[in-house]
Amino acid sequence: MCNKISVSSNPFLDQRPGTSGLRKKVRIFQQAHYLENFVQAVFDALGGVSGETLVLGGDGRYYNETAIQVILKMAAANGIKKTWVGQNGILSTPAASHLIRKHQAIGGFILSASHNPGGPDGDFGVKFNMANGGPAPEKITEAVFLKSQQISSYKTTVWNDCSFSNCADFMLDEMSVEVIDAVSDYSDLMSSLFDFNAIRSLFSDGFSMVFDAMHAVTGPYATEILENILGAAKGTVINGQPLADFGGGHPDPNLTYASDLVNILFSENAPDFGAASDGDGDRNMILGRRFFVTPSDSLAILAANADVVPGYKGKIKGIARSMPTSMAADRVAERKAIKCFETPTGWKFFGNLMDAGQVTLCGEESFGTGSDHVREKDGLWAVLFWLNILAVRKESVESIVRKHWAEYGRNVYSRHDYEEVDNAIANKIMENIRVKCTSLPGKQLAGRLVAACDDFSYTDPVDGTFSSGHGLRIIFDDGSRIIFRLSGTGTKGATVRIYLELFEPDVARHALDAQELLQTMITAANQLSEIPQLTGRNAPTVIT
Ligand code: G16
Repeated sequence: MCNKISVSSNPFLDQRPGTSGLRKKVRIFQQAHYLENFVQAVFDALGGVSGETLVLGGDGRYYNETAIQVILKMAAANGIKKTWVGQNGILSTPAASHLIRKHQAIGGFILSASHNPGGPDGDFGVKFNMANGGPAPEKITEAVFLKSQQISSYKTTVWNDCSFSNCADFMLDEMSVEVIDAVSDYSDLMSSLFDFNAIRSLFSDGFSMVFDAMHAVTGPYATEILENILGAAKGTVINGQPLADFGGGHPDPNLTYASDLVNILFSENAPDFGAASDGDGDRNMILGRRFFVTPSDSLAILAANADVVPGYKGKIKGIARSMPTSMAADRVAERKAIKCFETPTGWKFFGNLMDAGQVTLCGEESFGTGSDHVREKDGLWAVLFWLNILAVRKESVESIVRKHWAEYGRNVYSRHDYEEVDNAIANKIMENIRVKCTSLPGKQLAGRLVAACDDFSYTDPVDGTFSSGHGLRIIFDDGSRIIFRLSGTGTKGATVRIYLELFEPDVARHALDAQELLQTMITAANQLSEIPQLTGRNAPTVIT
C-alpha cells in the first residue's frame, strides 16, 4: 500500500521570508495547510529532494514538536532518504548548521523565532539552511516565496506520529530517521577549536561566571560544556531548562531582556564574567563585572586576540560585519592587514564569503558573532572564545576592553529600537528621512559635517548578486554614522531601529557613558525622523 498522498491547498499571500526565515505568530502557523504550504514551497524551490539527507530540529518553543511531525511526514513523501532529528526535536541553530555540514545534508529546517517570545500567543518560525549549513540566500528565499504563491497541493505521508524522546533509528515509510544527541557533536566541535585545558585551569583557579540560558535551547549545551566538561561551579548556568514559552520571558540576550543576568553582574558581589544566549542559541551577550561589552566591540576584540585561541591562531583570513555594526572590527582588520567586508543585515550574507575562504570571523551588532566553523552565528562559541582569551590573558573583561580602546580608539555605539510601531507610521518615518537625506550632504548635523547619505545596497563579491534597500545611512566626514532601518524579524507592527556611532580616539573620554557621548547625534536622529511626534513616544523601547 502507498502511504504517500497529495493534499490540495491554496496559497497564503504572506509567506515571504524576512531577515531570517518565515516568522509569524503561532496562530498563523496553526492555520490549516499554512506550515505545509511553506515546507512544500521549500522542497519545490530546491528542485526536488528525492534521495537526499535532511536535518530537522528547533529551539523547543511551543509548536516545535507539532511542526516536526508535519515536516517529517512531508520529507518522507517528497523522497528524502534520511533525516537527522535532534533528541526531543531540539537543536540549537549552530548545532543544526554543524550537523548539516557533517552529514552532507541537502539542508535543514530550523524551527525557531529566535529571540522572539514563545507560547500559544507568541511567535514561531521556520528557516531553511542550505547544504553549506547557512541560511538560504535571498535568491532561494525569493524562489520559495514564488513557489508558495503558486502552490496547489503538497505531499505528505499517512503515518503515526513518531517519538523523539530517545536517541534511536527507525523508518518512517521509506525514509530512515535518526534521533541524535546533538550536544555531544557540538561539544566535540568546540573542543577542537578552544583550549579546554586552559579554560579548565581558569575555573579551577576560582574564576566565577554566570551563564543565563534564558530557559531556551542553550541550557543543555551550556551545562554540559561549562559545568560538566570545563569544571565551572554547579549553578553557573541559570535558567538552564528549555521551556516551550521560555518561562514567559523574552529570550533576547540584551540589557533589557536578560535582566536576571544583568542584575547579578552589576551587583556588589558580581562574578568575573557573565554571558547569555537567545531562544535558538545563536546570539550572545558578554558582560564583565559591572561592565557591558557591545557586540561590535566583542567582534573586534575576538579578532584582535584570535592568536591566543588554538583554532584561530594565524588563521584569520578576513572579517565581515553587517553594515549597521560598528566599524571597530575594521580597525583591527586594517592593523592586521586582513580583508574586511561590510554586508547587509542577515547572517545569510556571510555564507558566500566564508565558503570562498575570504572571511573567518563574522559579527553583527544584534548580538551575533561567529566563524567559519559553522555557517550560523554561535552564542556559546562566542562565550568560549572569550573564556579562552580570559584564560590566557588573566585580566578582567573591563581591562581587556579598555586596553583595546586605548590601542585602537573607541567606536562609541548604541542602537535605539522603537518596537511595535504602526506599519504605516514606520513607513512614513523612513520616507521622511529618505526625502530629507537628499539635501543633507554638505550641511552640518549634530555638530558634524554630513559627507554622504544613501540607502545601503550590496553586490556580493563572490557571485555578484545585488541586493538593495538595507538601511538609510547618514555618514559624517569624521566617519560617524546615523543609520535608520526597519527590522525584518518582528511579527507585530514594525520595529524602527536607529544605529548611532562615533569614533572617540581620546582615552580620557573612554570612561564616559555611550549615551552621553552620542547625545547630540541622538537628538539629531530624533529631529530628523520626527519619531517622537509621529509615534507619541519619547523614548525607545530598547537601548543596546
Ligand atoms: C536575525 C538575523 C541576523 C540579524 C537579526 C536582526 O537574527 O539572523 O542576521 O542581524 O535577525 O535582524 P533585524 O534587524 O532585521 O530584526 P536572529 O537571531 O533573530 O535569527
